[in-house]
Amino acid sequence: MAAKTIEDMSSIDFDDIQGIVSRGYGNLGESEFLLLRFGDPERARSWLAELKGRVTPAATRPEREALNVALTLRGMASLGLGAESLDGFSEDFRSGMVTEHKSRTLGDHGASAPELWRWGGPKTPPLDALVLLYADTSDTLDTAIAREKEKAESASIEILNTLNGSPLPHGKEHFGFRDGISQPFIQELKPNLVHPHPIELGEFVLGHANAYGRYTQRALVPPAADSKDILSPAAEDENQRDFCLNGSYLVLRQMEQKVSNFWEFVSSAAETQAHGMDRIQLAAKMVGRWPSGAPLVVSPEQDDPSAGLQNEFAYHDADADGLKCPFGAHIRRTNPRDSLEPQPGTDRSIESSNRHRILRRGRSYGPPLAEAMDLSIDSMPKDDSIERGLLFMCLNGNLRRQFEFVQHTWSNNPNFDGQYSETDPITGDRHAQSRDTTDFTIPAEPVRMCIHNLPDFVTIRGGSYFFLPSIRALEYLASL
Ligand code: N7H
Repeated sequence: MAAKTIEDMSSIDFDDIQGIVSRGYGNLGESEFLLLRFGDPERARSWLAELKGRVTPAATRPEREALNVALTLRGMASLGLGAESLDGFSEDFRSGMVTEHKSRTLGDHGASAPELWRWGGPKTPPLDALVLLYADTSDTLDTAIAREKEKAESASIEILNTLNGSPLPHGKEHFGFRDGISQPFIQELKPNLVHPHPIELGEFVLGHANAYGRYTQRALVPPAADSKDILSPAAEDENQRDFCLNGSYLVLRQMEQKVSNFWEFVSSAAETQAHGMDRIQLAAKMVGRWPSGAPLVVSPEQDDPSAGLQNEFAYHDADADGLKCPFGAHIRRTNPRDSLEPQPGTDRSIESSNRHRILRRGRSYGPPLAEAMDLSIDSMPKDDSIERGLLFMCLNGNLRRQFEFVQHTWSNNPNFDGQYSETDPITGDRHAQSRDTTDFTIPAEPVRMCIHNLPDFVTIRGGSYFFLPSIRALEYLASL
């Protein structure tokens, strides 16, 4: 596609797009996610009519508090969105996260099976909406939670679950590694910066051209069903109104992390299986970055905090044999950059990887284990029986080609990039395959090392797909 002009970019209505698309609200460290079920549809519409005026748009950077809202297919149906429009949503969204096929695709087996989930599973009540609250302090957050609970309850909306996300020191996740470094570069969100491989807005925000120069399939509305003229005409069909314009699909998965098990395994495997490596070196090989965030391809021998935020690197020229960053490392699997066919090491390879990017917006939950937050101290994180993990969240325009592809074809693929029988060492599914997938191979000279018997370090406790409508689409739903 031709390069975008400033005119193209200024036509984007950032007042209509919800704020979580343009920022992760890093300045608002406290967060609470409310999972809701509607009662009476009329009262739910009134609730939404009031709420939509308070939704934080992408155009503003909130200083104290932010609120965004997403809906399930069921939630939109119960608000009155017509069957024809509901059928316009992609099949991967309509079928949801919990079917036999999806469990295979996403690797939700064993302790991660949906039957055991606390929310979003087949044995828990169906969800209609998700309210995302962010605040600068816990006091601001408490006030916001109390306010939203009251508004929901007085509209006969049941609060099924609440998920609290709290920041960890130094931008880390619970295992002790810096997170939130690498994101797809979207020119429209960073008009003043230049990047060699910008990714089309339409890969994340519907109603805009995607990486193929097309408009991703989405729900449209016949003009007769929009008598108040709230929605804009669809870009490719003036005879239809675009319900999904400026919206996105939101994936939420509660992923419990067994931090002490992780470090116990890594310490013992470093001693008995990865001779010559210490526990931090082995863990970094599994992640693909050091605890500071420094990428292994940039600093292969030891951590280098000065490269902690480094994200301008590729794999093929620097590390075609995986001697620095193993092929199976978490970040090399979830974004292989220029590693894969066609033509590794070229722009074509990067462009091909870039068709499978996700915009991550997750938050950690539960208190940190102190020893994991400062791995330079030589004491081991010990089990304190308190649950902790990641409220993994990502946005994308095409669930199948983006989130589900990363999870299935890269993370959980035993044959990824020449591997034989292993999955992602951090998040991989080790239960579904007909063969054992508990290995992790580390290319090395003179012979590669193979770490065996990786246990699960992460367990799924709940999950669902949501649609994050534009603010205008929220108004439309409230008007039905
Ligand atoms: Fe991952 N971790 O601590 O090891 N992740 N991740 N992730 N992840 C990344 O580069 C982690 C999960 C991606 O562009 C970093 O920002 C943990 C899922 C992608 O180079 C760290 C969990 C999926 C990237 C972790 C988890 C992804 C990425 C390095 C679960 C997708 C960017 C920091 C508990 C399905 C790759 C950074 C790139 C980076 C960890 C989950 C995807 C430290 C603990 C489920 C695309």
